[in-house]
Amino acid sequence: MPRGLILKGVGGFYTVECSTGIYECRTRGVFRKKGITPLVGDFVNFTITDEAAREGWIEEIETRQNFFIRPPVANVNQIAIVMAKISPEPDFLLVDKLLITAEKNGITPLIIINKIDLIDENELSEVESIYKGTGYLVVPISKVGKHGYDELHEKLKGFRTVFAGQSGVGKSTILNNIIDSWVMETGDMSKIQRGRHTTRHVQLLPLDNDGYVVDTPGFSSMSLEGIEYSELSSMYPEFNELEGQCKFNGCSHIKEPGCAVKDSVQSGEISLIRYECYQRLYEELKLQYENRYR
Ligand SMILES: Nc1nc2c(ncn2[C@@H]2O[C@H](COP(=O)(O)OP(=O)(O)OP(=O)(O)O)[C@@H](O)[C@H]2O)c(=O)[nH]1
Ligand SMILES: [Mg+2]
Ligand SMILES: [Zn+2]
Repeated sequence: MPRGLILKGVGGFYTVECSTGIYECRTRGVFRKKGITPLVGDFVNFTITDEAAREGWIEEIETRQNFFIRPPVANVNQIAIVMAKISPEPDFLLVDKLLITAEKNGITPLIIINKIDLIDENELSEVESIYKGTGYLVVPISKVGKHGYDELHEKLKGFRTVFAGQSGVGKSTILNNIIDSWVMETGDMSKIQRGRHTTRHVQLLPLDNDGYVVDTPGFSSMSLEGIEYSELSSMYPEFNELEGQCKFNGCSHIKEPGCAVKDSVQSGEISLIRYECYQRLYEELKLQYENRYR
């Protein structure tokens, strides 16, 4: 049975891409009976019912690595977190929430600093330095002269990427540029409506380098789900680097004396911005926990 990837689903018809091209598939009634709805991004096994018309039936849906509700998409393996230094000023808490969501779900985060045409090199370094100890990739770009877009192209290679970030940072602008430059126009995909990302169904767009992008941006605000305050520090890679160096075992890096994380914040090795986000999220999650068990 051929294996394929669902790129699009509209009105019970699913566009499935496999090594031999694109098929329009329907789903078996058993899925509906079991309450299973295929998602864009699902890997499926399907049978071809009409090769000439390129039609088939989805027979099996592979277990999902992860899935999002908004946008509704499965098996994303990269979140491009878009931010700017000015216009708008960064929402660092949102950036951290997105980074934590990525960590929690085993998704690679990619930090995009957009609108670098509006800032100078020092200002750019300032933002980059916030994430220096994390190991996360940071790609500075601008729509002006498509600065940094070659590097962005490279970073999308082989990944299924969703874009996220606060309103106004340039997500739609970036997606439109990507669609104009790198989205393949094969078969059904030539019918893609370019440049409008608001009211349509979600689809995965195949790029010219084995990558895919979800054509609509993800969350621009969010709450952390399924994360306990006790595991929060493990979602900060630069804190993990210092493991075993705090005076107390299981140090929460909040109030304990002899805290290596707090020392590193003091000396500037760890960004105060990151640490302050950690503190806030820790208190938030702890409160959630206490309310749950009260
Ligand atoms: N100077 C400059 N402006 C940019 C750049 N990228 C986007 N913009 C502008 O920023 C504004 C917001 O861009 P959008 O692409 O609509 O931002 P968005 O993230 O999709 O915003 P929402 O849809 O509200 O979440 C627009 O006026 C863009 O032209 C850039 O690289 N440099
Ligand atoms: Mg937009
Ligand atoms: Zn500590």
